[in-house]
Amino acid sequence: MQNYQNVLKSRLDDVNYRKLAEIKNPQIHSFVAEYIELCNPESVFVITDSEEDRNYIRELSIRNGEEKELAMEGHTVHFDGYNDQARDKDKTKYLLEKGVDLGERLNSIDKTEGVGEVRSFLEDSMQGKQMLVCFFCLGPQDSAFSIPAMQLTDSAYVGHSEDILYRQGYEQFKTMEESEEFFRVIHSAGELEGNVSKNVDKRRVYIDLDDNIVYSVNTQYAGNTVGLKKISLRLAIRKADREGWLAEHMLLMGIRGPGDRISYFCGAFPSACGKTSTAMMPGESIVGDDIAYLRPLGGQLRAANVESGIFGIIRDVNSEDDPIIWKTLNKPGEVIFSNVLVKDNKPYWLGMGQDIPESGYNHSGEWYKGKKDENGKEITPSHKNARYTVALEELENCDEHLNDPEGLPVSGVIYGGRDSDTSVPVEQAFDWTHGIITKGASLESETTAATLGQEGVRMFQPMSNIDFVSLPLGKYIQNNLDISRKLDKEPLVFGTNYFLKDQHGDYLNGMQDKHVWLKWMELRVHGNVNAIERPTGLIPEYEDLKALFKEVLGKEYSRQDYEQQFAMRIEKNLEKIDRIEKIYRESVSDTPQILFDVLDQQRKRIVLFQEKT
Ligand code: SPV
Ligand code: MN
Repeated sequence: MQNYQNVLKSRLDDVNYRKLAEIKNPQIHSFVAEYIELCNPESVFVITDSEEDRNYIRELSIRNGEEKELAMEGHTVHFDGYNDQARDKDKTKYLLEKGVDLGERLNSIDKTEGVGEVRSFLEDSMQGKQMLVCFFCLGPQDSAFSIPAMQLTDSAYVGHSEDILYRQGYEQFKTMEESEEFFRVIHSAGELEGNVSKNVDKRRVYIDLDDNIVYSVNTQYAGNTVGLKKISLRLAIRKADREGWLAEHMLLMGIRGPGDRISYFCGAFPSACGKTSTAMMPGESIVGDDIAYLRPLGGQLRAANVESGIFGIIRDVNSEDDPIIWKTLNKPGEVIFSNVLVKDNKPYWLGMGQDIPESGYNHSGEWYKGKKDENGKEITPSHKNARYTVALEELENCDEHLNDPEGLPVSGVIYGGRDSDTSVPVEQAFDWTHGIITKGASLESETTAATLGQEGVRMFQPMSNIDFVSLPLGKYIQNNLDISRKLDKEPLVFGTNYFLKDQHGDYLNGMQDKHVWLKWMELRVHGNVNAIERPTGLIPEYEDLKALFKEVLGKEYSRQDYEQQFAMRIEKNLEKIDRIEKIYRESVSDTPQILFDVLDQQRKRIVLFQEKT
């Protein structure tokens, strides 16, 4: 576009034009102009890092009805459409040039066709609305981890959420070299009806990996629209692949050891498997609960939280199980609740440990107990994927190094799924390669009532990152293996399983037991406790767990519990190896050979163990 400056001058008022002009990069100017012309907003507002501009979004979101104020100061509620309550995996696709193949497991569409389709949905989509031009920084500012990212959106709720969830980036864009890589997201909620996207049948999230551009339209749910979250994770995985680091769906937390020692761990858990509640364990320190960048720096693996806030599931969040976030959600401060039940300007949710009113307002509109949807399905008071959005700094145990440009040294990496009958509660891998292959790349998780379809079905969830891997899967696994070559010392790798059940279907562990596993892993990092060798890894000794249960939870831990929880489930483990091997053989054509070798060695160890016992 040649006369993009004319477009900007004619469509932006003086103040906003000047704000944009302070960023000298012509690519940014032409991008904004292109989408002004296509989406045709009534006005354009450029958000800088100033408190004034940030307040503007908060106020706009209330003024235009996307958020409503709740009784507690700073709290607001937002609703997404009844059928717009989760990430739309089917309609999230990679835009690929002819002849490009990302492997069997990635959802893609021909680029020309996809861009044509999504642009036709974006055309005039902002009529009568204001376009917000937002600048953020993924990762800490001014650091090796930083990736500049900008978003155009017609949703003040999206802009507001991003303001809570990410570090400001306008000043950084002003000083950025023209050649520096940055991510671009263009979002429109599309035509609205009662403040929610009307045409969800035309909901699309299309990702252009070559140009780092993402298009999102006819949706409001943050997982589809907050472009800096899972959408940018897909772009970051490509960038990491090119540059030799890792972008992971991981929490990052500090675990306290004896004295004032603190060791940092990353952890990958599929959605609804305890990742957020692990990250915010009382007494430990939270750096992040969702996405981490991991870079080899000076021979160390160092990690940073990509985000500065939490978009957490608000279900079963109560004062007993999650005391830290409970406190945060019950005090004045900036919080967006989404898709909860509201009555008398107070939010309510499933599993909050309090009586929930029998009527109120929720994602289905006016709600009363027993209300059914058009398919005859009873509508729960709050949605099972209802969420809260809050800045990490609002949590009392937020780590002081959250914004450290150097990131934090990673002592351990944890992989944990929902597994009722195979893996022990905690187990250390023999080494990095064994851990990446048998814990990470072999991760499975059972579906819950919160996902569509049957319950208890095992899903293949490698690194809990499979939804976002934008490379052929074998290449992604190889990158995970290779990173250790750039390290002087490998972090330890662990598998955890919070969901083991007995033969009657009852959980073998309490919700808080994970705290003991975390403390044990921290002690292992420093060689303070011994472990018992098993065919699948290294497990704790009973005496150490007994002491930790007493110290951490004030509980007795019986030998009988230990033996039941840490029993070697021979058949189940052999079945698991067969399942995983089959998936890689049949549907991941670029699987590294070492994956098969390591699985086979594990199988042989298990068979030997079986013969001996
Ligand atoms: C997840 O589902 O893993 C989330 C929420 O963290 S979303 O933003 O929808 O990805
Ligand atoms: Mn997540």
